[in-house]
Amino acid sequence: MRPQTKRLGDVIPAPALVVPEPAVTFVITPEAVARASVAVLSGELPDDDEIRLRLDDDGDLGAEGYRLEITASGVTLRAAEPAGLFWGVQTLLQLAAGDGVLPGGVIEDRPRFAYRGAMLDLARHFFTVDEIKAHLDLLVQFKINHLHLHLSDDQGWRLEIPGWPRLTEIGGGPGTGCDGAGPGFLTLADYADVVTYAAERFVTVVPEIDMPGHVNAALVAYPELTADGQPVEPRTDAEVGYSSLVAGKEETYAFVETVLKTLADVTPGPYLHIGGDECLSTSAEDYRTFLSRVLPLPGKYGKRAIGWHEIAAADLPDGTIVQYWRPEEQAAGVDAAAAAGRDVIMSPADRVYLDMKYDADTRLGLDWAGLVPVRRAYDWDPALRLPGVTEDALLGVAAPLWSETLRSVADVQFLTFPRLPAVAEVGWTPQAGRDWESFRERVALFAPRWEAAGVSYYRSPEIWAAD
Ligand code: TNX
Repeated sequence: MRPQTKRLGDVIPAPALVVPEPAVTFVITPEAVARASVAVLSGELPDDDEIRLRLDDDGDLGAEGYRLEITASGVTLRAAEPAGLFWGVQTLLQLAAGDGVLPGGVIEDRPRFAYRGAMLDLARHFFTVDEIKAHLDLLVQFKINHLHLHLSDDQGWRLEIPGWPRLTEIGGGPGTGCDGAGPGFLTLADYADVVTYAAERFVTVVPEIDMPGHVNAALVAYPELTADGQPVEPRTDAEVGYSSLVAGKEETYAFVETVLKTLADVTPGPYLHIGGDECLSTSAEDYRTFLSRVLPLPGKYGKRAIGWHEIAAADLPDGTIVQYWRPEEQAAGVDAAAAAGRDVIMSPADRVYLDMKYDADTRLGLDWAGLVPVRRAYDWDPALRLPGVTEDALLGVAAPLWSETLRSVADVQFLTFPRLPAVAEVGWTPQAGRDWESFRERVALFAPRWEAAGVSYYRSPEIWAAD
């Protein structure tokens, strides 16, 4: 059983270093915590009796690290960069939750990986700007710093592209999404709004347009992109692998370049995700031809390309990032890409796919990669997942949430919590500092917080005894 008294290390993700001073506590007022939260968003750090925020580099805190000191007379939070202060405040918010009693001591913390991502699939079900922002607010509590938006797929197209209005008029219109239940799209202004909101919270938005497969919505909107120029039917089922852009058509590349240039223009972050997965109706030769034309385009517009790991079958320009997603423990060429110096993001479906069911009775989600109970999402080391893909090759870890079975924000939250906190700790905390028993005690503390905030979560029997 967990002890009644709050401990300095009762934080998710577990901090890299915790030095408690058990005799000391400091009671912080909700107002001071709120002032600190606002200060790190605005960048103005006024002096405060209860908490001092300092931007200075007195050690080895790096781009996202922070040092939090709690003494009997107050709190001092230091970081080299504003992002570090922001993550430090997330730690403070967790420690202050409830009664505001802060355990004394020092936390010195910095992430294991630079890229700690979560993906939301807007194509199979659209979520509005406000819903995306609210989701982001929940993610940053766990120091997630990349939000990957899956913006197009067979069932829908969710981002306005100037010059190609039918993509969103039709592909984002009524009846789109799985079962036709998830219509909607982001205008470029909406997208910019999300990007700005994310950036204020030190989160980089990673937009994905999936190609050459997963493009039925685009083909419906623009039949000139199909092989024979004939219209195709809209689809709202969850099949994959039946649609493809045509590698041998110049129209394809004019379209793709416009889309990627548009994305680059509205995306301040360094990455454009070009998909590349499950191209079951594209020949291997066409797939490589297509990628040889498309993978250099993000670089042309000042960005780095990310692709699902099938892209490892193609020649990868310098800077290309490979996102591994399959449940099998096969390297699928990702080892060779890593050996050639390409960065890898780890998203193995059997560990971090938030759309897998927790257990056989889970009402939502899929099970093609098996069931993913919370401990499965927690108890693995990304640096040991694939032979030949070691710590040095890893940019980080990301948890996709595909939305075929989702119909509401409550559905998103139910599959996200408490598994996303588990993945966040995989991405932030040094492997040697991670322990399932410790995690389950710490994550249990979130139940009353989620309940008070109206956040839906799965009351996993691995964590909460039957009640
Ligand atoms: C596989 S993961 C897909 C998606 C599906 C997902 C459902 C990946 C790169 N492709 O198209 O939505 O499974 O779990």
